[in-house]
Amino acid sequence: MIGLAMAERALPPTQAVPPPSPDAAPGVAFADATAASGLSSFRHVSDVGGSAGEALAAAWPSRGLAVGDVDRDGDVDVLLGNIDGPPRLLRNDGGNRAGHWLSVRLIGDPGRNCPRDAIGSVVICTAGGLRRRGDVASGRSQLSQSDLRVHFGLGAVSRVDRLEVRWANGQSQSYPVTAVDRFVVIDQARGIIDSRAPGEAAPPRPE
Ligand SMILES: [Ca+2]
Repeated sequence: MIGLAMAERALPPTQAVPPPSPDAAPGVAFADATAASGLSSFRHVSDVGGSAGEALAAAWPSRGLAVGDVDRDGDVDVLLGNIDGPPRLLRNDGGNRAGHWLSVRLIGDPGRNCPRDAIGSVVICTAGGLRRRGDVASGRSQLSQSDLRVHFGLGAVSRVDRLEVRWANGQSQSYPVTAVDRFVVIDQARGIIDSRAPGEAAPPRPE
């Protein structure tokens, strides 16, 4: 209650705006707290020349959001769950050409008290003088499950200096990554078991 009261005092005079959906209950209005939230520089995509495409310029009554590379081309796509309507997939075309990247999937070892989906694990990617952190987590948005793979955008950096996994059971280990723009699969029990570029066929299974 204390936190709520403080938040109310911090807000500027509210501005009623129309509800975003014609199906909303009569009299529903929302407070515009954009400036109070420090988002005064936040702009609608239509303000930047529509480079993101028409989809993001449309208004939808969306609640759930899941992100993941659904077409396995190296960039992160977005799936929106809408009220009273079908979900919308915003496929990221060209994002994989904007810079280098690395996708990491973890497989935990239940024998070491780590869940097989590795939820709770953390991946630390050091490249180009920066440390990037990615968490394997579930439930990032309402009724939605995002990709459990950890995606690192590397920009112009084409080499990973260190890739460390802090497994959910508390163990930490580093793994050698010799190339970027790839999907890497790390098994806690066996190490790196797959490293593949988009479209690259899986190696044949041993007889
Ligand atoms: Ca993609």
